[in-house]
Amino acid sequence: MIPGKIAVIEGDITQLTVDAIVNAANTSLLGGGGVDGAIHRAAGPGLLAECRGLNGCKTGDAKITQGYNLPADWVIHTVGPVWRDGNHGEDALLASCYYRSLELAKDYQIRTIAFPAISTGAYGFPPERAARIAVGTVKQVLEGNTTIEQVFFVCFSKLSYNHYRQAVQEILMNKE
Ligand code: AR6
Repeated sequence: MIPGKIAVIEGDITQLTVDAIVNAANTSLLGGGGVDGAIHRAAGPGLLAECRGLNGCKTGDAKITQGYNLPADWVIHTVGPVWRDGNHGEDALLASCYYRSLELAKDYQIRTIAFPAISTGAYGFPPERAARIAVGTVKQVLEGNTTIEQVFFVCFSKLSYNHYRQAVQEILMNKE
């Protein structure tokens, strides 16, 4: 049952003991603000050193590193789209972040993974729309061949939490 594999929680993603946490990075993969800054601070300098060797990452793609001082074993760095007006491929690029992250998770036999609300901070993606894309894309992947047993959507505010709860209701429970 897919609904049991998806959990929405409010909290700080850097604190989670899961196989992998996902970072909302930028194309340089060399750190920044928001959740990216928090992950680099909590992981320590080893993370940045490994990221330097990755040669960046394209928007919509993902790359994996170790978790260093984080409780998580792995960090999957993905680059969300910067929101412009919704007519520049933003939805598909955001969906691709979730797909590519979950593909990497499968390659590394990751069973538990936590996502932040990619692109909804500095990158300005409308958060309710982003939550529906996140939940819909993860649902599709979980319906296929995957190693994933549990996906956490980690929300940094009550408002974000409510957006995800609503998206889960609509998409997984088929309720308006
Ligand atoms: N745990 C969970 N979620 C968090 C945390 C945390 N510790 N901190 C922030 N968030 P953002 P973006 C939420 O701006 O929009 C960076 O500088 C936050 O409230 O981190 O994809 C990168 O280097 C929001 O809901 O990522 C890029 O340059 C969500 O995480 C750029 O920002 C995403 O906000 C990426 O922008």
